[in-house]
Amino acid sequence: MNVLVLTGAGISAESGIPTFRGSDGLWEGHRIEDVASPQGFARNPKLVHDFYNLRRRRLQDDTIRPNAAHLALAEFERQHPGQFLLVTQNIDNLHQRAGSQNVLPMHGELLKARCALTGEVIPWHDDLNTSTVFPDNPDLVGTLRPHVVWFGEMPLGLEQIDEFARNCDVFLAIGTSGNVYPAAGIVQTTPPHCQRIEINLDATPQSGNFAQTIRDKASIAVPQVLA
Ligand code: BV8
Repeated sequence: MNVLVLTGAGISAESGIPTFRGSDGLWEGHRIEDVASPQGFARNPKLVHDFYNLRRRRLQDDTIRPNAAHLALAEFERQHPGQFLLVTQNIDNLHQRAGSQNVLPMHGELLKARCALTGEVIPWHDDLNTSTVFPDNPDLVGTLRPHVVWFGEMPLGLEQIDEFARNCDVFLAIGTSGNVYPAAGIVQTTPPHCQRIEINLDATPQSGNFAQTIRDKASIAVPQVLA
């Protein structure tokens, strides 16, 4: 039985990480195009670095911890080795901290940085800024960017996701509003026999593609569904 799981910001909400769909659609007070697009970064790299530095620092606050949903997914993977792929849209590290091994962060990772020139990815836990020097190559001054997929950029691992989705028997979407593509379209690439389950507080534009929709908190519903 091959199980594919897609998670979004809703699975981390109970861990204290705000979701994206705030009341006014702003993201920590910023327009998405200003802080999560290559154009926004080119226009004002300091604003974008500040936006991600704030989220990076918040993530390292020791009150931010994996919740029961993250832990249940890690336990399920331990019991079903080799038949499980966890794709996350989140750039936090809560799945990894919960013990999940086979995690595919399709929108990148907050605690990594990437050289904009060479594409090399390195772990990063401190503040990034426009003059941050790449550790091994001082000539690449100011070329570091967050290792995050912005709007208009190609998400990571699409081929692996597509291959697994076309052969999965269960597809579980957790805490995602189903607005952002290509992530939101994954459900439609699963085979006709696939059991599709959506766990989300609210209905989403994708809800009609799921045989079962569970309107409950992830920390309650995910352990129940995976038990
Ligand atoms: C792409 C990383 C081409 C950054 C993110 C015009 C111009 C350019 C592109 C487009 C365009 N129009 C459309 C597009 C495509 C675009 C897109 O889909 N736009 C949308 C807005 C229409 N997509 C892209 O640009 C993507 N790239 O298309 O490249 C391409 C594609 C394929 C092949 C080749 C080329 C790149 C998109 C990635 C952007 N980066 N994140 C960062 O994090 O800083 S997106 C970011 O927002 C997240 O990663 C996530 O994907 C998205 C937020 O969605 P959710 O995770 O679902 O969170 P949200 O807050 O929306 O919802 C939370 C849900 O949880 C809610 O429904 C709530 O009810 C629920 N919930 C809350 N609490 C709980 C809960 N549920 C359960 N329990 C709880 N406790």
